[in-house]
Amino acid sequence: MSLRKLDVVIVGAGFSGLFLLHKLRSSGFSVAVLEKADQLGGTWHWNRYPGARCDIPSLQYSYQFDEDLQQEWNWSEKYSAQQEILEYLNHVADRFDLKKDIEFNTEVISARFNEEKSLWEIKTSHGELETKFCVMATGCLSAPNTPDFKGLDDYEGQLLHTGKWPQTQVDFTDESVAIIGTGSSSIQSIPVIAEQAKHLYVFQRTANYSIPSNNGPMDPEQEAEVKSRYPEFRKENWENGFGIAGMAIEEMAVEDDEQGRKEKFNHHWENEGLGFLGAYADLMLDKEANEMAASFARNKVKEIVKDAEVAELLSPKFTIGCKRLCVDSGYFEAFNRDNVTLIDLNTNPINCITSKGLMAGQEEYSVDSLILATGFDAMTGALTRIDIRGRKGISLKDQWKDGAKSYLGLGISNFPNLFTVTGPGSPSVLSNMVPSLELHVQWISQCIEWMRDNNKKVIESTKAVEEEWMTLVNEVADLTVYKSCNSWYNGSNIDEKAKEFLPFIGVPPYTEKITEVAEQNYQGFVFDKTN
Ligand code: N01
Repeated sequence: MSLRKLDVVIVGAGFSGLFLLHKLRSSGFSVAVLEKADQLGGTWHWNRYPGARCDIPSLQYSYQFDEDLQQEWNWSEKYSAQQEILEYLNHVADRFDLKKDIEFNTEVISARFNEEKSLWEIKTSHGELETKFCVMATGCLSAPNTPDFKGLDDYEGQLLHTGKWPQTQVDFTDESVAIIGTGSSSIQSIPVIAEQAKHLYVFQRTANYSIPSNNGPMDPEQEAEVKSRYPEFRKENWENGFGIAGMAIEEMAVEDDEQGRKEKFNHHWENEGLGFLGAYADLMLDKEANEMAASFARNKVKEIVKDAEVAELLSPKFTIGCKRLCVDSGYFEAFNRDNVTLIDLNTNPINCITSKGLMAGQEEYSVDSLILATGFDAMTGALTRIDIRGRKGISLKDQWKDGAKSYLGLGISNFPNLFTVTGPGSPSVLSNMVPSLELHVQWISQCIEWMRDNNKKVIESTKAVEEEWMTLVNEVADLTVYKSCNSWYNGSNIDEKAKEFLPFIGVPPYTEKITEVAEQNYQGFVFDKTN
């Protein structure tokens, strides 16, 4: 039986995969999306833990490729909850009739480039197919990290991971619950779980910064104002460093006086969420300025948390923003409840997981549910967990073992006709993800169209251009304070991973660069290489 042949296979039916399907199909290509889950949504399908919501305002965290869509869709809150984002994505899929080309429950096991045929051979949990192009729309935070805790398999209660939460309702009423980790996922879920559970034990290794979301119903006036000039609003946001509104300030914290700083930090604390870091232009560039913001945030923790010892444990010690900043709805307040206990893993490390719960220090905590909020193998994990083999059978995992190299976060040497959406070396997680992935989808689709129109069969990056690009990525990061702590931005949350900074900082120069590369007939990429 002959294999099914397609022009493009897209892996993943999240924000990126859906838009790719729409774009490429509209340009006349035969396309299929392969999706491991039984439904679409990607991140917004898997991360359905209590309290999951977006920390970028809804009016910005949405597609802009279709004016009618962005005018007609109404968000109910300033920051959308997971369920509403999933409803939005389903609406988009129905509106553009996308579901018929998505193959659900189809996990990609391997992708192998056949050099003789210049085709990708894709093996899935449902069979095999061949494709000219393969686009990995697998997301930056979609490979959950499960630490190798001794005895984890022995646990007999309900074991959950925030990054692969069950679709059925999880009810913690009358339960004792333990949660390990205090990143964004945990910080969002703790206030909600604390309301339900009999007791919640929070196991913290590193105290984290979090800014109150001050979430609420969508302000109809603000919505109408944005919608009256949506394209300009999007453009203005895109022109600042992170592609998010409110981050384009020019004043320096070190040049302001104490009163001025206090007022500005207060205003941003109360109104801006992630945009707290946009209070001044030098917060992520200068350690002294950063410490001013950090100390303001630490003082807020001490104002909110009544028990001084707990407040001290919850006060972060590192540079603010160098780990992804969190945005919460009542996180620090939750520690004022009698049914919430904070356990410091630095003084009471987890010795093992037991059948009933976990041993930290000398104490065993018996719990009905154990939640791992331990994050992701970010930016590369979703790619390296698939057996991807390029020229001469080289595996992507091996090629990246000393560090992920990519040209512009779009193409990888030795892996022809394979594109990544928001790959390593692009602004991705240091930007508003939706416009970032739209930019990549537009770029990739135009490139594939250009190849068709110009009779080119194979495109690939080279080692030289990707070395040069990743050096620049790191040089830019060196100008900032981003490398000053352990974070998933630099791989330090996963033991066996190369420690390197992966996102490109700076949306405007990045956008200019990839636009210029395309205008110059994909400068830096090689076409139809013969050996
Ligand atoms: O994961 P994280 P996350 N023993 O990596 C701890 C996005 N997101 O799922 O800091 C004990 O941030 C770890 O401790 P430490 C957002 O970009 C967005 O919370 O390494 N603890 C840390 O506290 C975010 O940044 C939204 O010392 C261990 C925690 O687990 C990203 O996803 C919502 C451990 C992991 O925190 C990831 O967030 C949620 C161990 N062995 C997430 N291993 C939005 O609002 C790890 N930890 C859009």
